[in-house]
Amino acid sequence: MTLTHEDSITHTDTPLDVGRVREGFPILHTQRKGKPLVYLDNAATTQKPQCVIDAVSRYYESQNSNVHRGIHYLSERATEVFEGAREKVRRFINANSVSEIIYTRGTTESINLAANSYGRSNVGPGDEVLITHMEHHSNIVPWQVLCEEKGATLRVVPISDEGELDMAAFDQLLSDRTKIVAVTHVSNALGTVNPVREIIRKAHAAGVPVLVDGAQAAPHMRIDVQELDCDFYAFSGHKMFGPTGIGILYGKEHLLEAMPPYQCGGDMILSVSFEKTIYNKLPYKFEAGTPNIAGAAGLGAAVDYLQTVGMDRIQAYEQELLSYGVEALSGMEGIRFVGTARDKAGVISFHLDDIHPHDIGQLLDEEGVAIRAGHHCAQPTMKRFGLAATSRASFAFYNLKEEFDALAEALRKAREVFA
Ligand code: C6P
Repeated sequence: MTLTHEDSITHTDTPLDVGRVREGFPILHTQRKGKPLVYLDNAATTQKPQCVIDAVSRYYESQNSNVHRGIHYLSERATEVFEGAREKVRRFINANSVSEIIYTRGTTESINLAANSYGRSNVGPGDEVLITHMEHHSNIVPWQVLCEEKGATLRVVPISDEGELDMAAFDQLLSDRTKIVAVTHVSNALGTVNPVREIIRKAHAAGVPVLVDGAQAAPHMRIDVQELDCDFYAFSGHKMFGPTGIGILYGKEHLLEAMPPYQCGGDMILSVSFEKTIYNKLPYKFEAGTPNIAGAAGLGAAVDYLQTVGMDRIQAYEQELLSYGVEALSGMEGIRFVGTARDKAGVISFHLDDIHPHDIGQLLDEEGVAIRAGHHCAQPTMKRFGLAATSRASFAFYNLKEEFDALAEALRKAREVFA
Protein backbone atom coordinates (compact mmCIF):
# COMPACT_ATOMS: atom_id res chain seq x y z
CA MET A 1 0.00 0.00 0.00
CA THR A 2 1.35 3.43 -0.88
CA LEU A 3 0.87 5.99 1.84
CA THR A 4 -0.16 9.51 1.07
CA HIS A 5 1.67 12.34 2.80
CA GLU A 6 -1.32 12.77 5.12
CA ASP A 7 -1.42 9.04 5.96
CA SER A 8 2.26 8.81 6.72
CA ILE A 9 2.06 11.72 9.13
CA THR A 10 -1.29 11.19 10.78
CA HIS A 11 -1.83 7.44 11.00
CA THR A 12 0.22 6.66 14.06
CA ASP A 13 -0.45 2.92 13.78
CA THR A 14 1.33 2.73 10.40
CA PRO A 15 5.13 2.75 10.09
CA LEU A 16 6.64 6.12 9.33
CA ASP A 17 7.01 6.77 5.60
CA VAL A 18 10.16 8.85 5.92
CA GLY A 19 10.28 9.72 2.24
CA ARG A 20 6.89 11.34 2.59
CA VAL A 21 7.85 13.03 5.86
CA ARG A 22 10.84 14.61 4.09
CA GLU A 23 8.56 16.18 1.51
CA GLY A 24 7.29 18.45 4.29
CA PHE A 25 10.80 19.85 4.98
CA PRO A 26 11.80 22.18 2.11
CA ILE A 27 15.46 22.47 3.13
CA LEU A 28 15.95 18.71 2.92
CA HIS A 29 15.66 19.06 -0.86
CA THR A 30 18.95 20.98 -0.94
CA GLN A 31 21.48 19.66 -3.43
CA ARG A 32 25.15 19.77 -2.58
CA LYS A 33 27.77 18.89 -5.17
CA GLY A 34 25.01 17.50 -7.36
CA LYS A 35 23.76 15.12 -4.64
CA PRO A 36 21.03 15.45 -2.01
CA LEU A 37 22.47 17.08 1.11
CA VAL A 38 22.87 14.62 3.99
CA TYR A 39 22.04 16.57 7.13
CA LEU A 40 23.40 14.84 10.22
CA ASP A 41 23.82 17.86 12.49
CA ASN A 42 20.44 17.74 14.18
CA ALA A 43 21.77 17.99 17.73
CA ALA A 44 23.04 21.47 16.82
CA THR A 45 19.71 22.45 15.31
CA THR A 46 16.90 20.69 13.46
CA GLN A 47 15.27 21.62 10.16
CA LYS A 48 11.76 23.06 10.05
CA PRO A 49 8.67 21.56 8.44
CA GLN A 50 6.58 23.76 6.15
CA CYS A 51 3.86 24.07 8.82
CA VAL A 52 6.34 25.75 11.20
CA ILE A 53 7.60 28.08 8.47
CA ASP A 54 3.96 28.88 7.61
CA ALA A 55 3.05 29.59 11.23
CA VAL A 56 5.90 32.11 11.54
CA SER A 57 5.01 33.75 8.19
CA ARG A 58 1.31 33.78 9.04
CA TYR A 59 2.10 35.49 12.32
CA TYR A 60 3.93 38.33 10.56
CA GLU A 61 1.47 38.46 7.69
CA SER A 62 -1.75 38.62 9.65
CA GLN A 63 -1.32 38.50 13.43
CA ASN A 64 1.65 40.71 14.31
CA SER A 65 1.25 43.01 17.29
CA ASN A 66 2.46 43.11 20.88
CA VAL A 67 0.95 40.72 23.43
CA HIS A 68 -0.99 41.34 26.65
CA ARG A 69 -0.96 45.09 26.06
CA GLY A 70 -3.39 46.30 23.44
CA ILE A 71 -7.14 46.01 23.35
CA HIS A 72 -7.23 46.14 19.56
CA TYR A 73 -7.86 43.31 17.12
CA LEU A 74 -4.26 42.46 16.20
CA SER A 75 -3.03 42.55 19.76
CA GLU A 76 -5.76 40.10 20.68
CA ARG A 77 -4.79 37.83 17.77
CA ALA A 78 -1.11 37.92 18.76
CA THR A 79 -1.97 37.16 22.38
CA GLU A 80 -4.18 34.26 21.28
CA VAL A 81 -1.36 32.75 19.22
CA PHE A 82 1.19 33.28 21.98
CA GLU A 83 -0.95 31.86 24.79
CA GLY A 84 -2.34 29.14 22.51
CA ALA A 85 1.21 27.93 21.89
CA ARG A 86 1.86 27.88 25.64
CA GLU A 87 -1.13 25.56 26.08
CA LYS A 88 0.18 23.34 23.24
CA VAL A 89 3.55 23.07 24.98
CA ARG A 90 1.81 22.31 28.29
CA ARG A 91 -0.01 19.42 26.61
CA PHE A 92 3.14 18.26 24.83
CA ILE A 93 5.04 17.74 28.10
CA ASN A 94 1.90 17.05 30.18
CA ALA A 95 2.47 19.85 32.66
CA ASN A 96 -0.30 20.44 35.14
CA SER A 97 -0.87 24.09 34.31
CA VAL A 98 0.18 26.80 31.85
CA SER A 99 1.50 28.70 34.87
CA GLU A 100 4.36 26.20 34.83
CA ILE A 101 5.40 26.95 31.23
CA ILE A 102 7.87 29.84 31.07
CA TYR A 103 8.98 31.11 27.66
CA THR A 104 12.72 31.69 27.40
CA ARG A 105 15.22 32.11 24.56
CA GLY A 106 16.22 28.46 24.83
CA THR A 107 17.70 25.83 27.11
CA THR A 108 20.64 28.06 28.06
CA GLU A 109 18.41 30.84 29.30
CA SER A 110 16.08 28.34 31.01
CA ILE A 111 18.95 26.95 33.08
CA ASN A 112 20.31 30.44 33.82
CA LEU A 113 16.85 31.41 35.04
CA ALA A 114 16.71 28.42 37.40
CA ALA A 115 20.28 28.92 38.65
CA ASN A 116 19.85 32.65 39.20
CA SER A 117 16.41 32.59 40.71
CA TYR A 118 15.99 29.24 42.46
CA GLY A 119 19.71 28.79 42.99
CA ARG A 120 20.41 32.21 44.43
CA SER A 121 17.63 31.92 46.96
CA ASN A 122 18.28 28.32 47.99
CA VAL A 123 22.04 27.74 47.80
CA GLY A 124 24.34 29.14 50.49
CA PRO A 125 27.86 28.77 51.91
CA GLY A 126 28.85 25.13 52.43
CA ASP A 127 25.99 23.83 50.24
CA GLU A 128 26.50 21.69 47.16
CA VAL A 129 25.10 21.55 43.63
CA LEU A 130 25.31 18.13 42.01
CA ILE A 131 25.80 17.82 38.25
CA THR A 132 27.35 15.09 36.04
CA HIS A 133 30.49 14.72 33.97
CA MET A 134 28.49 14.69 30.71
CA GLU A 135 26.81 18.09 30.97
CA HIS A 136 26.71 20.72 28.25
CA HIS A 137 28.47 23.95 29.30
CA SER A 138 24.99 25.46 29.72
CA ASN A 139 24.35 23.08 32.59
CA ILE A 140 27.78 23.59 34.17
CA VAL A 141 28.72 27.25 34.06
CA PRO A 142 25.53 28.79 35.55
CA TRP A 143 25.89 26.44 38.56
CA GLN A 144 29.63 27.05 38.80
CA VAL A 145 29.11 30.83 38.89
CA LEU A 146 26.37 30.38 41.51
CA CYS A 147 28.65 28.22 43.66
CA GLU A 148 31.50 30.74 43.40
CA GLU A 149 29.18 33.57 44.41
CA LYS A 150 27.66 31.68 47.32
CA GLY A 151 30.69 29.83 48.65
CA ALA A 152 29.07 26.53 47.67
CA THR A 153 30.69 23.52 45.98
CA LEU A 154 29.98 22.00 42.58
CA ARG A 155 30.03 18.19 42.78
CA VAL A 156 30.27 16.03 39.68
CA VAL A 157 28.95 12.48 39.16
CA PRO A 158 31.58 10.52 37.21
CA ILE A 159 30.86 8.52 34.05
CA SER A 160 32.09 5.15 32.82
CA ASP A 161 34.16 4.43 29.69
CA GLU A 162 30.89 3.66 27.93
CA GLY A 163 29.54 7.07 28.87
CA GLU A 164 27.05 5.92 31.50
CA LEU A 165 26.52 7.65 34.82
CA ASP A 166 28.12 5.99 37.84
CA MET A 167 24.96 5.64 39.90
CA ALA A 168 26.80 4.25 42.93
CA ALA A 169 28.84 7.48 42.96
CA PHE A 170 25.62 9.47 42.56
CA ASP A 171 24.24 7.79 45.68
CA GLN A 172 27.36 8.74 47.60
CA LEU A 173 27.54 12.31 46.32
CA LEU A 174 23.89 13.03 47.12
CA SER A 175 23.95 14.34 50.69
CA ASP A 176 22.22 16.69 53.08
CA ARG A 177 24.48 19.42 51.68
CA THR A 178 23.02 18.97 48.16
CA LYS A 179 20.61 21.77 47.33
CA ILE A 180 19.83 20.85 43.71
CA VAL A 181 20.68 18.15 41.18
CA ALA A 182 21.06 19.30 37.55
CA VAL A 183 21.36 16.53 34.97
CA THR A 184 21.04 16.16 31.24
CA HIS A 185 18.32 13.80 30.01
CA VAL A 186 20.30 12.95 26.85
CA SER A 187 23.99 13.84 26.38
CA ASN A 188 24.64 15.92 23.26
CA ALA A 189 28.23 14.68 23.06
CA LEU A 190 27.67 10.96 23.73
CA GLY A 191 23.99 10.31 23.08
CA THR A 192 23.57 8.63 26.48
CA VAL A 193 20.01 8.58 27.81
CA ASN A 194 20.32 9.04 31.55
CA PRO A 195 18.11 7.28 34.11
CA VAL A 196 16.46 10.55 35.10
CA ARG A 197 13.45 8.86 36.69
CA GLU A 198 15.71 6.98 39.10
CA ILE A 199 17.79 10.11 39.76
CA ILE A 200 14.67 12.14 40.53
CA ARG A 201 13.25 9.42 42.81
CA LYS A 202 16.50 9.19 44.78
CA ALA A 203 16.99 12.96 44.96
CA HIS A 204 13.43 13.47 46.16
CA ALA A 205 13.89 10.80 48.82
CA ALA A 206 16.72 13.02 50.09
CA GLY A 207 14.54 16.14 49.79
CA VAL A 208 16.51 17.53 46.83
CA PRO A 209 14.88 19.05 43.70
CA VAL A 210 16.06 18.10 40.21
CA LEU A 211 16.50 20.17 37.05
CA VAL A 212 16.59 18.14 33.84
CA ASP A 213 18.28 19.57 30.74
CA GLY A 214 15.97 18.20 28.06
CA ALA A 215 17.54 19.94 25.04
CA GLN A 216 18.47 16.62 23.39
CA ALA A 217 15.54 14.58 24.69
CA ALA A 218 12.52 16.64 23.65
CA PRO A 219 13.03 15.99 19.89
CA HIS A 220 13.43 12.23 20.36
CA MET A 221 11.01 10.92 23.00
CA ARG A 222 7.73 11.54 24.75
CA ILE A 223 8.25 13.80 27.75
CA ASP A 224 5.80 13.67 30.65
CA VAL A 225 6.96 16.00 33.38
CA GLN A 226 4.34 14.75 35.84
CA GLU A 227 5.36 11.15 35.31
CA LEU A 228 9.05 12.09 35.61
CA ASP A 229 8.20 14.22 38.65
CA CYS A 230 11.09 16.57 37.75
CA ASP A 231 11.10 19.98 39.40
CA PHE A 232 12.45 21.85 36.37
CA TYR A 233 12.71 20.77 32.72
CA ALA A 234 14.55 22.94 30.16
CA PHE A 235 14.45 22.67 26.36
CA SER A 236 14.91 24.64 23.11
CA GLY A 237 12.45 25.15 20.26
CA HIS A 238 15.07 25.02 17.52
CA LYS A 239 16.21 21.51 18.44
CA MET A 240 12.67 20.19 18.08
CA PHE A 241 11.80 21.52 14.61
CA GLY A 242 10.69 24.95 15.87
CA PRO A 243 12.31 28.37 15.49
CA THR A 244 15.49 29.63 17.12
CA GLY A 245 15.28 32.10 19.99
CA ILE A 246 12.43 30.37 21.81
CA GLY A 247 12.60 27.77 24.55
CA ILE A 248 10.87 26.62 27.68
CA LEU A 249 11.55 26.33 31.36
CA TYR A 250 8.99 24.05 32.97
CA GLY A 251 8.90 24.42 36.74
CA LYS A 252 6.60 23.04 39.41
CA GLU A 253 4.17 25.77 40.32
CA HIS A 254 4.92 25.89 44.05
CA LEU A 255 8.64 26.30 43.33
CA LEU A 256 8.09 29.03 40.72
CA GLU A 257 5.70 30.83 43.07
CA ALA A 258 8.38 31.04 45.74
CA MET A 259 11.15 32.15 43.36
CA PRO A 260 12.12 35.81 42.80
CA PRO A 261 12.03 37.24 39.23
CA TYR A 262 15.03 36.58 37.00
CA GLN A 263 14.83 39.65 34.75
CA CYS A 264 12.81 42.75 35.46
CA GLY A 265 10.89 45.22 33.30
CA GLY A 266 7.59 45.34 31.47
CA ASP A 267 5.02 42.52 31.63
CA MET A 268 6.47 40.90 34.77
CA ILE A 269 4.79 43.43 37.05
CA LEU A 270 1.28 44.11 38.34
CA SER A 271 2.10 47.58 39.60
CA VAL A 272 5.17 49.76 39.97
CA SER A 273 5.84 52.71 42.20
CA PHE A 274 9.17 54.13 43.33
CA GLU A 275 8.47 52.64 46.74
CA LYS A 276 7.47 49.12 45.69
CA THR A 277 6.82 46.85 42.74
CA ILE A 278 4.22 44.07 42.83
CA TYR A 279 5.13 41.19 40.54
CA ASN A 280 2.79 39.66 38.02
CA LYS A 281 1.36 36.17 38.51
CA LEU A 282 2.89 33.07 36.90
CA PRO A 283 4.13 32.56 34.28
CA TYR A 284 4.47 36.28 33.47
CA LYS A 285 6.60 36.98 36.55
CA PHE A 286 9.46 35.36 34.61
CA GLU A 287 8.77 36.93 31.22
CA ALA A 288 10.06 40.50 31.28
CA GLY A 289 9.87 42.54 28.08
CA THR A 290 8.38 41.85 24.67
CA PRO A 291 8.72 38.12 24.06
CA ASN A 292 9.50 36.17 20.89
CA ILE A 293 5.89 35.96 19.72
CA ALA A 294 6.67 34.66 16.23
CA GLY A 295 8.94 32.06 17.85
CA ALA A 296 6.09 30.93 20.08
CA ALA A 297 3.79 30.66 17.04
CA GLY A 298 6.39 28.44 15.35
CA LEU A 299 6.98 26.37 18.47
CA GLY A 300 3.24 25.78 18.81
CA ALA A 301 3.14 24.53 15.22
CA ALA A 302 6.19 22.31 15.87
CA VAL A 303 4.65 20.56 18.88
CA ASP A 304 1.37 20.11 16.99
CA TYR A 305 3.35 18.54 14.17
CA LEU A 306 5.32 16.24 16.50
CA GLN A 307 2.16 15.09 18.23
CA THR A 308 0.55 14.33 14.90
CA VAL A 309 3.53 12.25 13.81
CA GLY A 310 3.64 10.63 17.27
CA MET A 311 6.63 10.71 19.62
CA ASP A 312 6.47 6.95 20.21
CA ARG A 313 6.64 6.35 16.46
CA ILE A 314 9.54 8.79 16.16
CA GLN A 315 11.40 7.06 18.97
CA ALA A 316 10.87 3.59 17.50
CA TYR A 317 12.11 4.65 14.06
CA GLU A 318 15.12 6.49 15.50
CA GLN A 319 16.19 3.39 17.43
CA GLU A 320 16.25 1.56 14.09
CA LEU A 321 18.30 4.39 12.62
CA LEU A 322 20.74 4.28 15.54
CA SER A 323 21.36 0.53 15.15
CA TYR A 324 21.72 0.92 11.40
CA GLY A 325 24.14 3.84 11.75
CA VAL A 326 26.35 2.08 14.30
CA GLU A 327 26.39 -1.04 12.13
CA ALA A 328 27.25 0.97 8.99
CA LEU A 329 30.22 2.63 10.70
CA SER A 330 31.49 -0.15 12.90
CA GLY A 331 33.02 -2.11 10.03
CA MET A 332 35.30 0.80 9.30
CA GLU A 333 38.98 0.48 10.14
CA GLY A 334 40.31 3.01 12.64
CA ILE A 335 36.93 4.06 14.03
CA ARG A 336 36.49 4.54 17.76
CA PHE A 337 33.00 5.29 19.05
CA VAL A 338 32.83 7.78 21.88
CA GLY A 339 29.75 6.97 23.95
CA THR A 340 28.55 3.38 23.80
CA ALA A 341 25.92 3.44 26.53
CA ARG A 342 23.17 0.80 26.46
CA ASP A 343 20.48 3.46 26.19
CA LYS A 344 21.20 6.07 23.55
CA ALA A 345 19.31 8.59 21.41
CA GLY A 346 20.09 10.75 18.41
CA VAL A 347 23.88 10.88 18.47
CA ILE A 348 26.82 8.84 17.16
CA SER A 349 30.14 10.41 18.20
CA PHE A 350 33.40 8.98 16.97
CA HIS A 351 37.08 9.42 16.29
CA LEU A 352 38.70 8.13 13.10
CA ASP A 353 42.39 7.14 13.27
CA ASP A 354 44.25 10.24 14.39
CA ILE A 355 42.56 12.51 11.88
CA HIS A 356 41.40 15.73 13.47
CA PRO A 357 37.58 15.90 13.58
CA HIS A 358 37.66 19.33 11.92
CA ASP A 359 39.46 17.81 8.93
CA ILE A 360 36.89 15.02 8.85
CA GLY A 361 34.07 17.55 8.98
CA GLN A 362 35.54 19.50 6.08
CA LEU A 363 36.12 16.44 3.92
CA LEU A 364 32.60 15.20 4.63
CA ASP A 365 31.24 18.58 3.65
CA GLU A 366 32.99 18.14 0.29
CA GLU A 367 30.91 14.97 -0.09
CA GLY A 368 27.70 16.75 0.86
CA VAL A 369 27.50 15.27 4.38
CA ALA A 370 26.95 17.70 7.25
CA ILE A 371 28.14 16.64 10.70
CA ARG A 372 29.54 18.60 13.65
CA ALA A 373 33.16 18.41 14.70
CA GLY A 374 34.46 19.88 17.92
CA HIS A 375 33.98 19.70 21.66
CA HIS A 376 30.20 20.18 21.34
CA CYS A 377 30.23 22.63 24.27
CA ALA A 378 31.08 19.69 26.50
CA GLN A 379 34.81 20.13 27.16
CA PRO A 380 34.85 18.18 30.46
CA THR A 381 33.20 15.24 28.65
CA MET A 382 35.84 15.35 25.92
CA LYS A 383 38.59 15.47 28.55
CA ARG A 384 37.10 12.41 30.28
CA PHE A 385 37.72 10.46 27.06
CA GLY A 386 41.20 11.95 26.55
CA LEU A 387 40.08 13.95 23.50
CA ALA A 388 39.80 17.59 22.52
CA ALA A 389 37.04 16.94 20.00
CA THR A 390 34.97 14.29 18.26
CA SER A 391 33.11 13.96 14.98
CA ARG A 392 29.39 13.75 15.67
CA ALA A 393 26.62 12.51 13.43
CA SER A 394 23.28 13.42 14.97
CA PHE A 395 19.99 12.42 13.43
CA ALA A 396 16.26 13.06 13.48
CA PHE A 397 13.20 11.11 12.35
CA TYR A 398 13.52 12.51 8.81
CA ASN A 399 16.92 10.92 8.27
CA LEU A 400 17.25 7.87 6.07
CA LYS A 401 19.28 4.71 6.55
CA GLU A 402 20.91 5.44 3.18
CA GLU A 403 22.27 8.65 4.69
CA PHE A 404 24.38 6.57 7.07
CA ASP A 405 25.65 4.63 4.04
CA ALA A 406 26.59 7.98 2.49
CA LEU A 407 28.36 8.97 5.73
CA ALA A 408 30.30 5.70 5.80
CA GLU A 409 31.30 6.10 2.16
CA ALA A 410 32.42 9.69 2.71
CA LEU A 411 34.46 8.61 5.75
CA ARG A 412 36.18 5.92 3.68
CA LYS A 413 37.16 8.60 1.18
CA ALA A 414 38.42 10.83 4.00
CA ARG A 415 40.63 7.99 5.25
CA GLU A 416 42.08 7.55 1.80
CA VAL A 417 42.94 11.24 1.64
CA PHE A 418 44.86 10.94 4.92
CA ALA A 419 46.41 7.54 4.19
N1 C6P B 1 23.78 21.85 22.06
C1 C6P B 1 24.97 20.98 20.13
O1 C6P B 1 25.41 21.05 18.99
P1 C6P B 1 20.66 26.28 23.36
O2 C6P B 1 21.90 26.70 22.64
O3 C6P B 1 20.34 27.18 24.52
O4 C6P B 1 19.50 26.03 22.46
O5 C6P B 1 20.98 24.82 23.97
C2 C6P B 1 22.06 24.62 24.82
C3 C6P B 1 22.21 23.16 25.12
C4 C6P B 1 21.96 22.73 26.42
N2 C6P B 1 22.01 21.43 26.73
C5 C6P B 1 22.30 20.49 25.80
C6 C6P B 1 22.31 19.06 26.22
C7 C6P B 1 22.57 20.87 24.50
O6 C6P B 1 22.86 19.94 23.59
C8 C6P B 1 22.57 22.24 24.15
C9 C6P B 1 22.93 22.70 22.76
C10 C6P B 1 24.16 22.11 20.68
O7 C6P B 1 25.14 19.99 20.82
C11 C6P B 1 24.87 23.43 20.51
S1 C6P B 1 26.36 23.51 21.44
